[in-house]
Amino acid sequence: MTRSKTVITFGTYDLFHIGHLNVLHRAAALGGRLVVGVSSDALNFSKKAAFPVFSQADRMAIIRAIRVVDEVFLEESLEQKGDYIRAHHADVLVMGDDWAGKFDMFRSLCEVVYLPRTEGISTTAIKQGLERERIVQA
Ligand code: C2G
Repeated sequence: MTRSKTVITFGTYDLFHIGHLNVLHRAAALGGRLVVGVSSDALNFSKKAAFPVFSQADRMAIIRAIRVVDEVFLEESLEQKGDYIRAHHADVLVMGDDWAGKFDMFRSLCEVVYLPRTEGISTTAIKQGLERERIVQA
């Protein structure tokens, strides 16, 4: 009997937007089960010296509520990706192509697929837009 594929993907998903939804739908379409690692607040702080706008608990709750998502866990360290892939028995690792080439070392563990990003939207652009509005209104 052939087991349907488990797909794993990772992200911060702060200020959840259509680019996030698109990548989750496309990732889900590559297998029968989608597992999502949501980057912790501490991991974000270590990478960007800033916390996400939404807490990890809220970001996880939002991802858990997406119909195509089967399981959500907290990604606490970038270095543990291989362990997460193994622990969740993932057959496919999916990331947006802003990460193209960055996770090729996991090809010995699973298939690695980079999907095209949704053009014209990002958490950074949303934050900058809100900041501009705040300055204009001040
Ligand atoms: N994404 C996308 N299109 C956008 C914005 C984001 O396809 N316009 C994708 C990203 O490529 C990523 C996912 O949505 O696959 C989550 O994006 P972020 O929240 O920006 O994730 P990031 O901070 O890059 O965290 O372990 C890796 C990190 O956890 C990735």
